[in-house]
Amino acid sequence: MPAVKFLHAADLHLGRPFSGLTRSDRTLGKLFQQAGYKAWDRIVRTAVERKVDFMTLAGDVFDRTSPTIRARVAFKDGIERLHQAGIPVFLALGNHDPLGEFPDPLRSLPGLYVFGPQPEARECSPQGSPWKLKVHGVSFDRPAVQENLVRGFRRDPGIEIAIGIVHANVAGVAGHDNYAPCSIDDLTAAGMDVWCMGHVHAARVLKQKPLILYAGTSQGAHVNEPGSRGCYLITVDGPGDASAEFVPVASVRWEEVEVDVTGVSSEEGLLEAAEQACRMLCSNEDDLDAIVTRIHLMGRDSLHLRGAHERMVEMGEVLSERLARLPIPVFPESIRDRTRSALELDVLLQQEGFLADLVKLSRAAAEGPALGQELVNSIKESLPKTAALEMKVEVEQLHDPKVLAAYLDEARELVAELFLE
Ligand SMILES: [Mn+2]
Repeated sequence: MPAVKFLHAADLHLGRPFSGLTRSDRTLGKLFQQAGYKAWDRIVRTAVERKVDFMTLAGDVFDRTSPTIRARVAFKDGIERLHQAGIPVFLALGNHDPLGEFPDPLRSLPGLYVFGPQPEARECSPQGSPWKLKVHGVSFDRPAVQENLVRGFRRDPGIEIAIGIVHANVAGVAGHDNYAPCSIDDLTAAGMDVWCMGHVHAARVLKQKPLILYAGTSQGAHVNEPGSRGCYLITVDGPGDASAEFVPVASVRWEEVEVDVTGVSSEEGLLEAAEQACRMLCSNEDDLDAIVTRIHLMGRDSLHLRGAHERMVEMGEVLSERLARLPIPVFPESIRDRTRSALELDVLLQQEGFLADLVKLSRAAAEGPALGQELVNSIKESLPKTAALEMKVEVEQLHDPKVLAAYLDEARELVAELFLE
């Protein structure tokens, strides 16, 4: 029996600028400004090429409540192309584009169905499909919806396949506003065959039966949205029998990369190592215009980069120029120095005297909880009263052995460096 095929996308955030970039560049600016629109264009193209029966959009189509002209035109253009291809679009709005603010001229586009503020269902019978199918959905009517919208969904008993669309935070995902909160149990209880979710920006399948998934944003806009971004092509072979294939559409990908500088003895060598690490970020299969990456310098630094601000800036410029010439151009978002000094602490340990004692003591404090806490207590006592109040939170954190160990590590190297100077 022919399957039902549809495309699910969410959180397009048309018009959203990239954030966090420390350098500005005209060509780059243009490329980044286009990326979100290009992702939407690829979604539309995928739907047409894969001949899907319909498309679902789970909110945050626009980034702002008053979308820019460019964003509105891009959206309209996509819906029109889908309509010409006979692909209807079901849209459940989210917190960035609630009903009350959604542009009037876009509500009534042919082929687009925008859900109202109460859960409702639309019949949709794909050509050649033997199944009676309904698409259920609900839109945010205002930016901050606090109630559980999913509890209002009920499957129609006369229907063989039910698809649900909602913009919601499932099980309180951190880092996203807790709008329209619901649980996996709520979603399961509603009796849908597939739940097409929006709001959380990382694509993820939450459950297989019923199929519950977040499409994620189609184009990452900062370093906390790394990796491949896209939409899902969903195939429903029959009631309760659905599967999903991830389709990447983002033209710019965000990454983080670590460059180990241990043993690197020249600036040229460092550039080489960074370029090598960035080369590894892409493969031949990637259809990307660019990669933006945060570069972390790690390991023992014999170049004494720490605190050498001007050298770091110049190094960043030269590196940017080299990375821009890679087969898929790579742009550093920023370069973070997380190196440690090149002091050979293990060698120091073998010697006698103040430094050896310092290293021994700090290691013992990091490893032995009792000595560590004794140290924390003596820090607390030696702080002047006012400082103790101001620094209370930070000092309290030292009771966490991991935090203490990191501080001891840092402090030991600082003292050792000062001492050797
Ligand atoms: Mn969003």
